[in-house]
Amino acid sequence: MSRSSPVTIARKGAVSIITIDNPPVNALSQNVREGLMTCLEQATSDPETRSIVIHCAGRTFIAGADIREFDRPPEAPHLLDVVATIEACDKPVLAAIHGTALGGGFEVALGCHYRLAAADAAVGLPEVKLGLLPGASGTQRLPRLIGVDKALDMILTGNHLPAIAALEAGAIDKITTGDDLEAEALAYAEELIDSGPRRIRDMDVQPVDPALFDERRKIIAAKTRGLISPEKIIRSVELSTQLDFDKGCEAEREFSVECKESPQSSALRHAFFAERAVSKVLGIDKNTTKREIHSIAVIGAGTMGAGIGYASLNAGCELILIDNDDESLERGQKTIEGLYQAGVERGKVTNAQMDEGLDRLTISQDYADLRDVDLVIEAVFENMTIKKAVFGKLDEACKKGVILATNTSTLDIDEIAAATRRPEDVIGLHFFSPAHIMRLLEIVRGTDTSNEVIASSLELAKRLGKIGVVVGNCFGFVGNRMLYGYGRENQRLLLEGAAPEYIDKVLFDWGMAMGPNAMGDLAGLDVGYKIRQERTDLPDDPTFYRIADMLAEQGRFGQKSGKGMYLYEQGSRTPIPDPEVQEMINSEAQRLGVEQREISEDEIIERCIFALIAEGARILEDGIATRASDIDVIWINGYGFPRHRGGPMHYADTIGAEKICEALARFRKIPGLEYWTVVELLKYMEKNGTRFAD
Ligand code: 3H9
Repeated sequence: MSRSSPVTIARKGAVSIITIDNPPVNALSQNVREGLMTCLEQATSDPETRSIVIHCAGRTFIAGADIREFDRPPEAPHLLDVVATIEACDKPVLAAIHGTALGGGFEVALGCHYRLAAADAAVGLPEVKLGLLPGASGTQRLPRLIGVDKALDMILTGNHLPAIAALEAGAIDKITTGDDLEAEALAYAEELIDSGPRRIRDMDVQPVDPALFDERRKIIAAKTRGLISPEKIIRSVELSTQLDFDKGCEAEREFSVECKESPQSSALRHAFFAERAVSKVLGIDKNTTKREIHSIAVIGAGTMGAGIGYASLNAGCELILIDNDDESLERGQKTIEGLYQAGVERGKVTNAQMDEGLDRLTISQDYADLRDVDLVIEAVFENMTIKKAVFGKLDEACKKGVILATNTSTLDIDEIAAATRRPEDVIGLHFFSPAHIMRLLEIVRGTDTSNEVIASSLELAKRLGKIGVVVGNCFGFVGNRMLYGYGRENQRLLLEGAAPEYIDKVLFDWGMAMGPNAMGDLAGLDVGYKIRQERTDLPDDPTFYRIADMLAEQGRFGQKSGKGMYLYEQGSRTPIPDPEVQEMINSEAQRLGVEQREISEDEIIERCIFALIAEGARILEDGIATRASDIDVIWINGYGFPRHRGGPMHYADTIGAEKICEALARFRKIPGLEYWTVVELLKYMEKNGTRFAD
């Protein structure tokens, strides 16, 4: 082996140990595949070697194929051949798994004749999350090993199976009893010398009722809405019951290439790397000091405050919930208890964890109780005067070195920070509702926010199980600023003749988690209304959010008041189109002189989605986001943008700036839509043939 190879071999007695050392996650890059082939050849031809162990250095077993190679033409040796070579070995081969054996990594383990795992290890085939299917015989070997039903569960969900569950399912053979995986692997490999190889390819798939596959198809179709890879996975596993092993692998290979080359997989891979790129922030590195956060105070015991509080307790922090009166505090405490209870019912939290968590909760009306807390998150009413008053009091009450965060969704962080004598400690932490579930956390840096406070917030996001994205300070930051453009277009389209349920259906079918009108009703039409009332910079356009304003003024706030853009039956969240609203829209359009016409599905998609792209481009021009991919992460994780389209900016790249600029010019010509002004960045990209990814 050349010295630079990430794969090495050493013999201990009769056992050859092959070690893969390819940080950070031992992905199966070309040189790893090549190294494995060379070492296998060496072990096979070595007469002293009677069994072989494959294991990894570093924090994990192989995490899969090297996803970064997927945009390049494949290079030999192919993973399928590597796995086949392992299995063909005439000496028993043992996979010694620690960390996670994922995707191609688990397929390597399935090529091995036996599998030993550390007690805290996990295995999985998460390819579906990247729009792929296991393409190195996973769909053919796993059903033979653990049965069709369980194999489908694992491959279709992509979920990791902890060692103990993997053992029960038969996916692994043994779990270590102590901490020394290598020593136990060595001992086990010696035992296996007498057993000889045991090849999964020679096993039969246990017969199943063929109707099972169509049942799975039905379930998947409803859940995955147009994704290609789940259907290919089902077909490939189905073929494992119909074809011999080699023919099954051939079919799997074809599906695998098709999936890999699909725009869906390219978008999902983009999302994977985009979510990892957000932690790389200019001016912050591993040497940046981070403040320790053990105790958190949340100001405001409403739904949002309680959700943030619950997430903080789950992250192991002490929590003080502050509000002005007993009634609000009791309600907040009840909400947190209810969230724990629901967690227990769903099996996510144990009773003991609930009791221990609730023990860390204190409620108070007294700011003096905040003197020792490490972080305060203000979640009071979205009003500048109120927020400034709160921050003034926090400045008086809190210790030096506290982080003072506001959960504002739109307001100026610098103005809030100016209410304190320590603007360097003030930051925006914009949670999304429901705060204990939504993965996005917009981390808003003010002009004076220190790098230390930003780095600490990024770390906190991880502890809370969230994806923290650092953004700049402007009205609505990244997410809500873009939402404004998207919502404005929806509102205009209503007046131009597109019914609310039609717009919602078109955008839902396109992949959005929810149409904008159903979303408005869910969020509450009063929320946006109050924010617009407070703004002094609204455009001089009588059609601007006209219908939403009218509904809010009539007390039609959405789901919470039983009617908004839609009607809701008692206790139901299903939107029912309301003819009265349609009549109101029609007569308002007439009054405002907006001509109603038939509007195509394509126009709805273009106008709403291009509004996002145009505002996203302006946000980049203004430096509010540093990377286009950060915007994608925000929209995928906070606003239900379809992940398989990669986020609005990635989607723009798949269309090209030329087409988008042409559409913007076309919209500008529609009477009343003159606000579709030229976006300089898009013009530049059109001229130079570049993409946001560049
Ligand atoms: C596959 O296997 C296809 C085959 O079936 C068939 C082929 C024919 N490749 O997540 P982290 C990087 S498809 C390249 O922050 P953690 C990642 O970008 C693959 N790079 O760490 C990051 O880089 P950076 C199926 C990868 O501890 C760094 O590693 N496998 C890969 O929170 C650390 O990552 C999967 O889908 C990769 N495969 O979580 C597993 N994986 O430092 C994908 C990671 O530059 N990976 N990187 O930002 C994971 O789920 C998590 O990374 C893992 C560790 C759980 C392993």
